[in-house]
This record gives sequence, structure tokens and C-alpha cells, in this order.
Amino acid sequence: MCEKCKGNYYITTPIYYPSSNLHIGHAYCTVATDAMARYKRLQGYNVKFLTGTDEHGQKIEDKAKEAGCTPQQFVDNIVLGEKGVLDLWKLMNISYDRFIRTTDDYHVAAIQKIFKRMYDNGDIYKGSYKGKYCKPCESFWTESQLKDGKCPDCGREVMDAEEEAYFFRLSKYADRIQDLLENTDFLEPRSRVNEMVNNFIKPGLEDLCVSRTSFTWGVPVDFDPGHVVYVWIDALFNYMTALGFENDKHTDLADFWPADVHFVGKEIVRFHSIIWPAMLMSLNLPLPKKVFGHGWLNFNGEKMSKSRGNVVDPYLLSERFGVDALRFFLLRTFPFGSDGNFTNEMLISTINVDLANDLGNLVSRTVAMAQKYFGEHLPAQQLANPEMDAELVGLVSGLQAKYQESMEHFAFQNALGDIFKVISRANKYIDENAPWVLAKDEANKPRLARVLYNLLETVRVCAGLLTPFMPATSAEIAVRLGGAPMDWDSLGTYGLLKADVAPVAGAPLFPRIDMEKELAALEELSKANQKPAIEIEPYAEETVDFDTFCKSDFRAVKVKDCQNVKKSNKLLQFTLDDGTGTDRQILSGIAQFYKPEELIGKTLIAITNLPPRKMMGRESCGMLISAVHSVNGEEKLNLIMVDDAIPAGAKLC
Ligand code: ME8
Repeated sequence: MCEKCKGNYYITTPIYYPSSNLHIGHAYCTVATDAMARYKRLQGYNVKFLTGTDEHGQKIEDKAKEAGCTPQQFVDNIVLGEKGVLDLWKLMNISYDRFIRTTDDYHVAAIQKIFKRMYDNGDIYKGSYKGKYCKPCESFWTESQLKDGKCPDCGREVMDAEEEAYFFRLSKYADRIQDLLENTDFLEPRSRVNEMVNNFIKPGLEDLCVSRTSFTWGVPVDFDPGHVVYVWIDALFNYMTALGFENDKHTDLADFWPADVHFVGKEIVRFHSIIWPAMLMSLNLPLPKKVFGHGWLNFNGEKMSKSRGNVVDPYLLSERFGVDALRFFLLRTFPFGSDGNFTNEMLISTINVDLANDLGNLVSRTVAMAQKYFGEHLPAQQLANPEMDAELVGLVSGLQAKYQESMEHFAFQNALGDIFKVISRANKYIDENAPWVLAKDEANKPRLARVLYNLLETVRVCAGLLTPFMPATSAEIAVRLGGAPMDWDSLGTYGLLKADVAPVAGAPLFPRIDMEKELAALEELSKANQKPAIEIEPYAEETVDFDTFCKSDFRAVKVKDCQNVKKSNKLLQFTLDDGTGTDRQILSGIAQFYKPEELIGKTLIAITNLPPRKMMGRESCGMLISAVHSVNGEEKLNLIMVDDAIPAGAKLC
């Protein structure tokens, strides 16, 4: 630790599943962690901010298979590829100090040692697992833990699972965990403690299944081939392997463990507040000082999910509104511990009200007036008016302490709320003191200079305290204030801006947005960006030998007539010219996709040597060939239509 530092501070985000590109919900936690890390650095702490990706597990293996690549190629693309995880954190100005990937060699080797240590100390033992498995969550559940027979975390269907597996003696640690949760501040907010104790500990903690044999994309259990380590063990220990636990790649474990805080979303609090401390207890390791479970962002009242097509794209939003505005909005609007509802209207209105009107106007009016009335710099001769100034000066002087109190409790919304109260008060102070009236009389110049100084000093302190949230904006404001000091100590003292400050004008920091036009533009963009989810039928696994295939007689047929079949919603009855001179009748269950009249005259393909079948009392001699797929879960069907120049009866071969 350096001599000047206040101490070391270790903060982490969850490591993200690179199963698809990240959305604004993921960015929410990372932006919050970044704000906290920057705040601690501003205070003078030696900060280690860890983030990364959690790359193993069946979900990734399945997705890679679907994409036709190896799991490693699949995750590499989402982590390192264009607009991938690393690009996103760069765009969002995330100041992480270390990025871990659970596929990193040093982490894999460390997890093997950790697993073996718990096996050797008797906390991991071999048994057989029978239960329910939620594939998307990669979680095993007992019957009693299910909610209405479904996964209690995500509400999706679970499947039966049985396999030989290793177990971790979680039950052994139940009392110690309950004590930790109930009698310390380990887990916050407090409401999450009740949730954990009542839903998981009181019903009885069962031993945890910690290995899998049903897939291979994971850390192999080196002493028992065929088993891979449960992805949550692999994932949770990232917080320590990234510092050098059980590896030589890093060497800062002694400096930074135990972590000061893990920020995690509410659905993974269970893993972090029960399983994680139990495993650390098993290895006699110090526990992290705190786990904070933040809420979820919904979009227009619905859960953000790719399948619902409502995922908010951080790239698009940053491009249109700027990264700082987006970062600010996320932490200004939603209390960190609770769920929030993201809407584009709220985003635009926050930018217009707080950033364009309040902050942006304060900066540009103050700088413009200083330049207009005094030219290059303010005169040092200034006249205070305690009666007029006391309230604003008092608010600015006390701001840092209030802000610190909120930041220490991760109450970002309150910290920002306090800053913006001061900004509003400063705008009111302009109206009360009417600099444009003071400017009319030369004798009032010292008073005018002090009014402008008070405003510039207010801007300095507010902008300085905004640094963790809007780093680029704060840096720009420091320039506009002629290189004003914004270090932590200076932000707690009123009057450190030089009296003869030379402010610098610039373009509006946050131009006002036309709400209606912007909403319409976003709507258009989101439509254009929404890729339909197309699903195709799985390919047949069984092969057909060539001679059998050749027996199928495919022919071009022309539709002479087509009718709905009475009392059937599905069937169409076709009268077809098949080139033989005798009409052929085929019935086809495609009435929901076509109106009979639109098919008359078309040339289709039929397989003609199927045995005749009766449908609704009518004979069908063959089958029409069509292509099927589904879009966003809706079934689609297209008859195969060919060039009308192909004569009826032409054989396909
Ligand atoms: O859970 N609003 O990864 P993940 C707020 N790999 N937060 C959200 C959100 C939303 N709409 N959607 C997701 C994992 N998150 C594990 C973590 S840590 C050892 C392993 C948050 O990519 C979610 O709550 O599914 C979680 O904290 C984080 O994004 C990563 O989610």
C-alpha cells in the first residue's frame, strides 16, 4: 500500500455469462460498481475493481453447438469480438483494474486445487444426484424448492436429473450462515436477509451438488475424469483467484482479500450469501466484508429479455444520449437496492431536467456572465453579502459530508439528489441576485464578482462530487472553470477556487432533447434492430439410404382448383393437373396459411407415390411439399412454388 493511500479497497461486479450480448440491465451493476470504485479512488483509496466473465456451463455448451462453433470460440466472440463485453466496458468508461475470464488457465488450475482441498478436508463427498434441474439458470433444485413446479428463480420449466455427483456439505454450515446473515451487516439491504433466512435456511439447507457429468464444458475434476466442477464454484472463486489465490499469476491476495464489497443482482444473492461464505468457511478463509444485492431494471414494466425483444441496447443509448448521461440516469433514477422500471421517456426527461436545464444551464450561464461582465477573469476584489449568500454557501460547504454518508451506504440516488438540490438552489440564487441588474452599475462590480464566484465555486464542488458518475463531464467542467481543483480534500472546503478564476466557455454540455421526436426515432430504431427469432426444425438424426430416397416420386403439379373443406379449419382440397390427363386430389392441412383462391394456377411440388389416405371422408393421393419454420414462436409455412414454365408432371430428381 502506498504511503499516501487511505487504505486498500476491493470491489467486484458479478462475472457475466457471455451467452449473448449484454444489455442495459448488466451495465447497471457495472456502472454502479464503477461509480463506487471511482468514489473510493477520489477519496484516496488504493482500489482494486474486478470484473470479468463466467464462461463455463451447459448453457454455453448448448449455445455454441447451436452456433456451430466450439464453446471457446463462442465465448471469445462475445467477450472479445466487436461490440462484445470488453468493448462495452470501454464505451461505458468502466475503470476496472482487472478482468478475469473463468477459462483463463490460471483460474482453471486454481479451481481444481480448491475443489481438491474441499474434497480432502471431507466437505466434498461423492454421492448420486436425483432432482430437478433448471437449464437456463444452471441450478439444481429439490422438489420442495420449486415454485408451482417451476424454477423458483426464473419461473421456467425444470427437468428431471439423476447423475453420480460430488456434494458439498452445505448443511454443515447452516447455523453459522444464519448467524452471519442475522447478526452482522454481511448482507444488505436488510430485506434480502429475511428472504435468504426464510426461503432457504429455515426450510433446511441441503448439501449442494457440485459436479456434473452430463456435459463437458467446465473445469474438469482432475482426480475423477468425466466430472466437471459445478459452474457456481468455478464462478464464485473468481473473486479470489483473480488476486492470486492458488495461483502465481497474481500476487495481491494479501493486500485485497477479504473484499470490501461484492455488488450482485438480487437473483444471485443466494449464491453469494449462503454458498460462497460456506465454502470460504470450509477452507478457513476470511469472508468478504459485504454483499450488496441490488434490484433489477425492467423495461416498460417487463423483465428485460432477449426473447421478448425488449432488450435495451447500451450501444444505441450511449450513441444517442452520451455515455455520461446514461450512467447518470441509471444511478440517479433507481434506488440501488430496489427494482426499477426503465423507460425511454424517463431517460429523456432526466437528461432534459437535471442535465440540460439544471446542471448544463448553471455552467453555461455562469461562465457566459463571468466572461461578459469581466472579460478574461474575475477581479479579486469581491464583496460578500452574508444574508444573500449564507444559504448557498452553507449547502455547498456541507455537501461533501452528506454525499459521503450516502455513498458509504451505496445510496447513489441520494448522493445525486443532494448534489442536484444544491444545483437547483444555485439557479435560484442567480435569479435572486440578478447579475444583469448588478452589472448596470459600476459600483456593484465587487458584489457581482462575488455572486459569480459563489456560482463558480458551487459548480466546482458539485462537478467534483459528480466525477464518479460522469467522469468525462466533470473533467470538462474542471477545464471550463480554468483548471479548478477537484481532489477530495478540496471538495470539502468552500472557497478554494482562485478568486481571479478565468472561466472558459464551451458548447452546451447537454443539449435539450425533443421528447416526441426522440421517442419516435427510438421506436423506429428498435423496430429496425429487432431481429426476429427464427427457429427451424431439428435435423433428422436417422439417415435414409440412397435407393430408398430415390423411390420417392416428386412431381410438379398445377393447381386447377382449391377449396376449403367444410367443417375443417385446417384442410384445403386441391384438384391438380399432374400431367397424366386425370386430375389428382390432394388434401393439405394448410388452411391457416393460404386462401384457396390465391393458389389457383400455381405450380407446386407433390410427392405422388404415398399410399392414398382418407381425411374428413375424402381421399388424398399424395402430399404437397412446403417449408416450415417459426418466427418469435409463431409457426410459418410456405408451399414450394416453382416456375410456371415447368410442365405439370415433370419429375424432380
Ligand atoms: O448471474 N437489471 O451472470 P449474468 C439489473 N455469471 N441487473 C441485471 C439485469 C437487469 N435487468 N439482468 C441481469 C450471472 N442483471 C453469473 C454471476 S458471479 C460469481 C456469477 C445482473 O450475466 C444480474 O443480476 O446472468 C447479475 O448480477 C449480473 O447482471 C450478471 O448476470
